[in-house]
Amino acid sequence: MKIKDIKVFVCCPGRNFVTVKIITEDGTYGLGDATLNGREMAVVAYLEEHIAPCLIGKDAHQIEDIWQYLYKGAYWQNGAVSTAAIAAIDMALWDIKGKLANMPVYQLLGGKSRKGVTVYGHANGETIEEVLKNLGTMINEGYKAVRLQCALPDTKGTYGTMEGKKNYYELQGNRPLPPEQEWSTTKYMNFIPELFKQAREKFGYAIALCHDVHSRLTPIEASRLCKLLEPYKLLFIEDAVTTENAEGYKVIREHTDTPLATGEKFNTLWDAKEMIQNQWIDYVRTAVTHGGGLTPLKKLADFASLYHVRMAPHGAPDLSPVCLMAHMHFNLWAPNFGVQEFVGFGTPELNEVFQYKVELKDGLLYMDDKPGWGIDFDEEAAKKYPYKRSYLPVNRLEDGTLWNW
Ligand code: CS2
Ligand code: MG
Repeated sequence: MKIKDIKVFVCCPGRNFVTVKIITEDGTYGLGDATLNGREMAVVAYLEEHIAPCLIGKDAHQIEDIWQYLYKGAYWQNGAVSTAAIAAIDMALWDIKGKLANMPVYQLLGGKSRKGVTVYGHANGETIEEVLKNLGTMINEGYKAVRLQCALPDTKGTYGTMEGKKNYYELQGNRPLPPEQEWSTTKYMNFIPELFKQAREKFGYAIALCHDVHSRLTPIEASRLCKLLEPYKLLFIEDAVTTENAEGYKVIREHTDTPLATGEKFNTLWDAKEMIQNQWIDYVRTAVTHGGGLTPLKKLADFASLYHVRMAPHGAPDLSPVCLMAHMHFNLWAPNFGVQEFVGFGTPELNEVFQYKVELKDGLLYMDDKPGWGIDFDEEAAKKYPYKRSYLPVNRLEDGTLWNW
């Protein structure tokens, strides 16, 4: 089944998404997500200039070989831009294979390992009271796991909170330049344990709770935080330190039994290998989009399973619904699936462009059985929402030093 055309769409129904559509000679098409937040157009160029011309006429069924061809064949392996581009091609090819087989993709992986996908939602807020109010609402909605993020008092902007704004563009003041936020490790360390103490006092221990440090601590600071949080029995602490130096996780591991999650920025299995085989982490957060596609992610899952490490794919708002649907299939299959990050059912604009259906019942996400990923993309609707240049915020310490955001 020959590949006839590859189209790349960039649209902004609330935020930017890069979507790939591969069309075969018989008119079957498949979709993939190539969104790399803040660097979208670099991926578009990679796809249009460097990938698409090599694939026209190739057999769409040869998913593994095409993946190897794009990864090894480029000589310049890995990197966020190239793996997002390769991932989108890989996803689109799995979608096509599912459609041609008339089966949902999870069937091609070996079938379902569970009835639904456990998700964790986000309870955010400007104050502890607000976070706890949102947590209460989510517990009533049936969530079994929730991530808590709260604005730090007397701080200009905190990751995971909106400063009372409605959306990312409003947060940026509609300037297409990186907004700047502020960070104080001391204020953070003094504040976060109180958030979890109050959450446990109010809601008990049945609800699984997690938290994203977003790589702002050093290994010894992270160790101290994880120890302070031990009484509150978190599901995991995410990105306690940056991942470039894998041994940072060894330091934390030696000090605490708070479970650790990381990997949303991993691009390959090799990024994760040392942490997994040393059992320094408990959950791998790699998304199909940023990890190079379903083809490498299933290898990552199998490798992680040898070491009791579970999959907890990244599901922030900048991963498109195509990625969410790919995760549904992956998570239904992966024997060592843990939990999926889930940020809700999208806005009217988003759902006008992407047609898909997921349903939350008792904390589990379900979808209908459809061939392929079970998602469609409306090209005409997408034209109504043109690309807007935008960036993630940058972070500075109170003395002005640039810090990890
Ligand atoms: C994150 C994201 O959801 C998460 O865990 O760390 O919010 C991350 O900051 C964005 O996806 C970056 O684009
Ligand atoms: Mg994260």
